[in-house]
Amino acid sequence: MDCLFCKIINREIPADIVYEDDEVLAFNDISPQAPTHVLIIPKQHIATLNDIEESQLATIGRLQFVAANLARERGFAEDGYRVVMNCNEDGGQTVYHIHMHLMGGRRFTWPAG
Ligand code: IU
Repeated sequence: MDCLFCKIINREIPADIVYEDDEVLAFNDISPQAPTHVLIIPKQHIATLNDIEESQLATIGRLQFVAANLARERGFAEDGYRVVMNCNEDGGQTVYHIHMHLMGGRRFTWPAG
């Protein structure tokens, strides 16, 4: 499959991996928008948020569980952080393998642009 994030999962292209288990992988974003900017992805290929199936709900919940654990480990869970999942063109999605952005270590504004 010609998917950048599947290639990272399969170690066909390098990434700065910060966490891995049977279901998910997390790595540093190549263009960080915050002191911590990690992408947390399911190992199963799911193109967009619209394609999640009921059998995959535990894995999707795991993305957030891993995000919170990373935030705790890095010491900004209490101060706060931002998680974002973009869907399709209007949502700003550029890589079509779902990913949760975990951004922390600075204060964010709202609403998002
Ligand atoms: P988006 O939500 O689909 O827009 O986010 C894609 C992210 O993937 C974006 O923050 C990129 O900087 C990031 N990324 C990456 O980490 N490594 C890559 O090789 C490519 C994009 I292409």
